[in-house]
Amino acid sequence: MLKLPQSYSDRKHFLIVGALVAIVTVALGFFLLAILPIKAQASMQAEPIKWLFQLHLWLIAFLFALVVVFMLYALFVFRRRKNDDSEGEHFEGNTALEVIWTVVPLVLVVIFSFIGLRTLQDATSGGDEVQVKAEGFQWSWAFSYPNGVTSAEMVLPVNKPALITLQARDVIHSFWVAEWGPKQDLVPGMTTSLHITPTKVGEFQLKCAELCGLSHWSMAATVRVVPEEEYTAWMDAKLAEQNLQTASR
Ligand SMILES: [Cu+2]
Repeated sequence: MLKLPQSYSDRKHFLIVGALVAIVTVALGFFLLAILPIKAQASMQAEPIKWLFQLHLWLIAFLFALVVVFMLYALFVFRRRKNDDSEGEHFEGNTALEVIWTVVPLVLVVIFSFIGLRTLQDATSGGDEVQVKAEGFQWSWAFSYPNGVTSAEMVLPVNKPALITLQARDVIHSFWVAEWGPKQDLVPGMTTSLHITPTKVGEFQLKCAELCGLSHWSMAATVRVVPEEEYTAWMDAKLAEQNLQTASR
């Protein structure tokens, strides 16, 4: 059986440690949020990912406090006093405690995987999507649309779900627009995809987020999110331009 602290002095230690765990959790939680700001807010998928990430930071802060506060408190408060050569009390195992520290993390992991799964579902919308293919290669990007239009920059209409299919021509790369949030690897020999609904008009930078060779640092491309009319106009102009090129060949 789990023996709860009996004496007043034992209970006092648990109250102090409990308060310290709460204080350290809150302080560390805000500290982590401050040093790890998530700037992604230009897509619909950014919100649930940000929420889940912050939830993880709070859990990390709590678990850190739980372990470190108990340990440091025990080290300092119950240290050996001067001239105290007596043997400490002898304890041997505590089944109830062992059950608790096995079951609680297990339940936490199950809850978090469930929340993670829901977030993943939220982040992968389906339905009527604008489609664009992005190809990564050492060390640049190329984009093409289902109607045959090719481009060196990626243009997408705002507030419309987009399905970006990804292919690597040589080695593994990773598609990352920081303002949108999620990253997706490009793996040679297979097609991966990323669902994104851009919610902010603007010019963003696509960067390769997988170390892929000597000029990895320079593997970037421009992503433009524009109002729908502007997207249609851009697409029409591109089509006309490419048809002209084909005709003159
Ligand atoms: Cu790369």
